[in-house]
Amino acid sequence: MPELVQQASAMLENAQRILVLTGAGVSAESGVPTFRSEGGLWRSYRPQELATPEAFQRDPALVWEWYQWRRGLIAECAPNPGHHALARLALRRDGITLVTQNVDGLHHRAARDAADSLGVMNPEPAFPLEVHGALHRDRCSGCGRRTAACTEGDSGPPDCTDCGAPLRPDVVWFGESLDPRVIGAAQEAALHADVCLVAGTSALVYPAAGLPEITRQSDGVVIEVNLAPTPLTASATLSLRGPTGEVLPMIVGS
Ligand code: BV8
Ligand code: ZN
Repeated sequence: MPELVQQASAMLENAQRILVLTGAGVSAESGVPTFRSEGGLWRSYRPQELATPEAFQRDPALVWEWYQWRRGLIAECAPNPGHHALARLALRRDGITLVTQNVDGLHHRAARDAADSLGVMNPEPAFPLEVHGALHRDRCSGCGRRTAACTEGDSGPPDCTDCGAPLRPDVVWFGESLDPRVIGAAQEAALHADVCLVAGTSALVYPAAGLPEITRQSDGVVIEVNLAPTPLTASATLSLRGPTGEVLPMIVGS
């Protein structure tokens, strides 16, 4: 492991452009449940009943209640050393694109903390492309208007004040298209990256899971950090086994 850490650090150090792709594992040490690993949400809930447009049409109150519950959980969580290390990396160096599948907003919070502690005015370079949206926003299911997440509405989704349609969380559900500008920017960054650093994702959900392959096919290297093997492991240049809260600070600096 120390040798792999050294190799990964050197690859990152020598890279001009780095794409970092994160998943639920990066927030696990903050107390946010993952989806598919032990204790993950999809071990107790069926995604078809909660995270699809059909589920919301069928039972908007149930879907809304589940997302309000998750918002409550996340409100109790704070960024961990993995988020902090990535945020500081993005503010210290040019050429870093952070892409997250997470909807918990913890990378944003870490970016603000890092900007404060480094005395940097603008935390934006450490804000991730959130390819699956963000829980801290709602979106109208009718007119698409985005608003800050509603903290009320325990009995079901509130109605849009513009068009009267129910609000929904501003996340991407299964079977829905990702925002083409956001996933397009991520794919462009993957194409030009010398290194794709993939942390805490099962790499099962597409198109996000295809980003490392884009880097690999354009002669970049893929470094994976995960507790367990994934479909990416076999083709990764380096695969580091361990918690992201410990491994990321070791390879990118803390
Ligand atoms: C699309 C909503 C075009 C937000 C999520 C067959 C049937 C149906 C669909 C498909 C199909 N084949 C392909 C598809 C497309 C589908 C897809 O990929 N399905 C797969 C699952 C088969 N994709 C889509 O539908 C996407 N849209 O393609 O549009 C289209 C249009 C119309 C029709 C078809 C296609 C939209 C995908 C968006 C899904 N939204 N959630 C929410 O409520 O949160 S998915 C969910 O998975 C989360 O958003 C999450 O971001 C994402 C990825 O999960 P991970 O982050 O990887 O988390 P996971 O728990 O899986 O893994 C955690 C990992 O961390 C593990 O490996 C574990 O070992 C590791 N770990 C844990 N702790 C640690 C750690 N590692 C290190 N340290 C630790 N401490
Ligand atoms: Zn509306």
